[in-house]
Amino acid sequence: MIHPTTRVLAAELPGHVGESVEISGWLHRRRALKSVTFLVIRDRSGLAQVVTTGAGPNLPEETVLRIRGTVTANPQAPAGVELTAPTVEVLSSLAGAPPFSLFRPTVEAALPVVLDGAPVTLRHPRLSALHRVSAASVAGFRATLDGLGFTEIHTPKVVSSATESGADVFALDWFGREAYLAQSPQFFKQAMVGVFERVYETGPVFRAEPHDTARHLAQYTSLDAELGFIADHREVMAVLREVVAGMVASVAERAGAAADLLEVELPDVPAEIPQLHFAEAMRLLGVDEPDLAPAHERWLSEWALREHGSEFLFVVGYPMRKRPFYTHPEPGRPEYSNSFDLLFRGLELVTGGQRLHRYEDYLAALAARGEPVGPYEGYLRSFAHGMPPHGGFALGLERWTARLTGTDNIRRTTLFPRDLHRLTP
Ligand code: AMO
Repeated sequence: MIHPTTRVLAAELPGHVGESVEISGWLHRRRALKSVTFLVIRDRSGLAQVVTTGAGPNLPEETVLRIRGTVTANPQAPAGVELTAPTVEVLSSLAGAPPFSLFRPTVEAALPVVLDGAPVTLRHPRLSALHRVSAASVAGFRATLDGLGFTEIHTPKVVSSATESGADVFALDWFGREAYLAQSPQFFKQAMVGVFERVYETGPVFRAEPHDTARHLAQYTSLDAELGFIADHREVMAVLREVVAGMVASVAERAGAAADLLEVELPDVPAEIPQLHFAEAMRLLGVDEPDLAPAHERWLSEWALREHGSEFLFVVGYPMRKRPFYTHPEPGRPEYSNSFDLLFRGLELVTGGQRLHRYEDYLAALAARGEPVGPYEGYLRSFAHGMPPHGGFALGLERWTARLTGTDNIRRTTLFPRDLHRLTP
């Protein structure tokens, strides 16, 4: 049987002045003054102040409490109300203290302290706010694509062949057979274009890249989309523009308080995001490389801000030799590709492009790269049975949240990061 809850949330208290109500949450802070003690209670909606006369209960911070009291207006209290004449019930007492005080407005603790203590440290409002922004972003991703006629899919994370490039997979034993953790849903999302035309997926992907940087994880969350019946990659870029605008709008709408707490400056997403061909980017940079180095990405982002007033920049036409075998070449310039990266505030945020869609083109592409067809047989079956011209993209969620919130390391925008050194908690 479900009992109607009598619980009132901290953020709802201003609507209950004069009433006796019940709130529940964690003891965020206990502050004893001479004649009164303040208990600040934290719940999912925010903070509530409770005032007791005298010393009040001497409980450590993070104790879980249920409190009944009278909602009393007090202009000095946060949100203009506080709970007075309380009765306090302990729902759960503590066996340990957090590694640092969660009520201090900023987090001074070093990154490993935050990550090692994640089950507790993430309760700090500034740290949980990052994940509220992340959740609102995913909601915006879904809502935008739902509105554009996409179907959400869920594809296997254990696969029989690499999907991006051979070396960076985690191998595992699958009932005595060699299997891998999926580097991306690439093959499956393409195959599902053959069923639904337009699909998206949000889920974990795994990269066995031994990078020890502030922008790489061994497991991250990939926001993927793929759509059929396109003329070329530019239609994919137009969809991506809508998606990014939808994510920004969703953060403002669903995580406004978290964004305010973090002092997030939400970017303007231009109606048309400026774009630059890879060859032109090389000319501007005065170098001749097959790919963009992180310093190049930063420089190009500054260029886009200076020249176009945009915090976003599409770099299109990456050299074919640096893109995966499923990439569609640029018509008339086959050394370049119909692919793109989206740079945001100095960092590669999205990769995407048009794919090959004809069966024989796949056979030729694999042969040209000296790759056997065998491991890709399941994938190639889609193309043997008729696939429209299509393309798609993948956006790294942790990078997005980090860039959006001005966070220095994507580990802070990951609940429980997995990297070269970290497998717990
Ligand atoms: P790519 O490998 O470029 O493309 O990845 C797409 C986006 O995912 C993010 N990303 C990462 N984030 C954290 N840690 C990592 N190790 C990491 N690697 C990548 C980045 C990047 O832009 N299948 C293609 C996408 C497509 O063409 O649809 C792919 O996976 O934000």
